[in-house]
Amino acid sequence: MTYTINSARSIFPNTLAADVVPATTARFNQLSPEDQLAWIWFTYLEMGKTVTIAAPGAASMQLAELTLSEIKKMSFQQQTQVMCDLANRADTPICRTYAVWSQNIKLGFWYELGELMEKGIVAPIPEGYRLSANASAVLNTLKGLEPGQQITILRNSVVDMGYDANKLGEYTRVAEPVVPPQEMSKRTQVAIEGIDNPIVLSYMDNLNAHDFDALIALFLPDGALQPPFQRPIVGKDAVLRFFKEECQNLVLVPERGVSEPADGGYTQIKITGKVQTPWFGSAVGMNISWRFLLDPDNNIFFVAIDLLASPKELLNLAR
Ligand code: ECH
Ligand code: GLY
Ligand code: GLY
Repeated sequence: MTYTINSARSIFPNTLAADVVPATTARFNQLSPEDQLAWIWFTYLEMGKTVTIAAPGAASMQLAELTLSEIKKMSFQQQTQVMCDLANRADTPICRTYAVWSQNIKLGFWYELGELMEKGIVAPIPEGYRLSANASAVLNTLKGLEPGQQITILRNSVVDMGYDANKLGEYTRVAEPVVPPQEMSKRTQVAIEGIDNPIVLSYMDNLNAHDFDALIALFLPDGALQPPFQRPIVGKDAVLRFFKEECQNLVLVPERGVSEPADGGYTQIKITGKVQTPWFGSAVGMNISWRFLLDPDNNIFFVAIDLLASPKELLNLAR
């Protein structure tokens, strides 16, 4: 048997992903735009008690600057309208601009709006705003989750806002400039208990060094990468673009793994460990697994990254 991307997706079927994340996001999406904004605000305040979020890089702020200055000049009422439009995914010029931004620009834009709301320059969530019963229930669910799951839900809420990019037809994406790969002398090397496969080690080290050209060279031309809760991104061009747009400054901390022969001379490797995002640094270690499928020549045919259901899953290497 040879593998297809679709059959590759079910290697290591015992892996338990944090399904509570898409489930909570779906409940969040049912809320009214006003409730959604207030919900995020309360979540943000709640999380701020335990973790600090890093200020966005200057580059992403520059790309959102025009829109932010436009918003700053508006009345409170207009500003509230813009924020509701974004939550509502309305068809407005600002919602269209927002739609083509990379995740980091969207997050940076809201980070800045949050600061401006605190300073009273942008319309705050009305004092004494009462969440609906549903919104309170969703907030309670969120409070019981791990930080890595909480920030994933928070990010989903931001990334899903704005006009639907699929309805735009042809468009140019707007992303931060790519940082150069780390100097060789400064690179670190991971060690993974139970794993000595050089391709997988090289995957981790190159991603940590943001050496995306060396990283993509490990993949087959029709290889694929599946980010948490997403469909696979297929083909070298698309995967490389994803690395450059969404994967800068991540810290991968793989801990342990298992490697075994699969059909047709392929090798399947599962690794568990942590990943840190530049937004929260070492304060939030997300519990992750990587499920690799390598072809007989040791090229990456498929890799899935999953956000795990619980820390217990870090020890689950069962086939
Ligand atoms: C305020 C109120 C009004 C409405 C809004 C507000 C502002 C909200 C803000 C939210 C900021 C949220 C942030 C969330 C960041 C989350 C980051 C995550 C990163 C996960 C990365 C992973 C990487 C995994 C991968 C690996 C690979 O090997 C391959 C690549 C890849 C409050 C004003 C909206 C400001 C900053 C969850 C898991 C390991 C797949 C990427
Ligand atoms: N049966 C393939 C695997 O899960 O390892
Ligand atoms: N401060 C996080 C980032 O710019 O990616």
